[in-house]
Amino acid sequence: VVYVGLGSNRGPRRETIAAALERLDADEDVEVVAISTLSETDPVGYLDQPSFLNGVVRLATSLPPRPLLERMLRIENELGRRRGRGPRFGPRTIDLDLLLYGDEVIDEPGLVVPHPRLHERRFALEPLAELDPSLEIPGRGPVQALLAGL
Ligand code: PH2
Ligand code: MG
Ligand code: MG
Repeated sequence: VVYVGLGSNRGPRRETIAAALERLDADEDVEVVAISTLSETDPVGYLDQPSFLNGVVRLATSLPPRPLLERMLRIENELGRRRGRGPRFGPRTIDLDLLLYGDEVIDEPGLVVPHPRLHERRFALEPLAELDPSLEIPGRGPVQALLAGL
């Protein structure tokens, strides 16, 4: 069971997120199984930017984490995401973050799972809890306890 975070705060946010999900699901090795509510959220980290639309999806996939991440980055690219411009944590047309890959803990260059800031971000924890209220974040604890502690 894999969870991917969805975010957009530039351009047609809802349409771009929908296009990203279509592309993920169109991949023969990936199936979109469940989609959370998409919510309007205040920017975190870099404040001087428009509000975000955020949610998460649950995927079923036969791909190992690294190839999955590569396909996610390709979809970001195809949908107009340009990395390396503008501030870190700044505005983006689409952000696909690999939040959880089963109960795996991975710490490699460019690939950290669970996502390194997941446990402190309400905009990711809330939609995760919506899809699975009893979810455990490996190394961090129950999603509900993390939310309660924010
Ligand atoms: N993503 C960021 C930085 N700040 N704030 C919100 N509300 N939602 C995001 O998805 C987000 C953010 C970097 O990825
Ligand atoms: Mg992100
Ligand atoms: Mg990202």
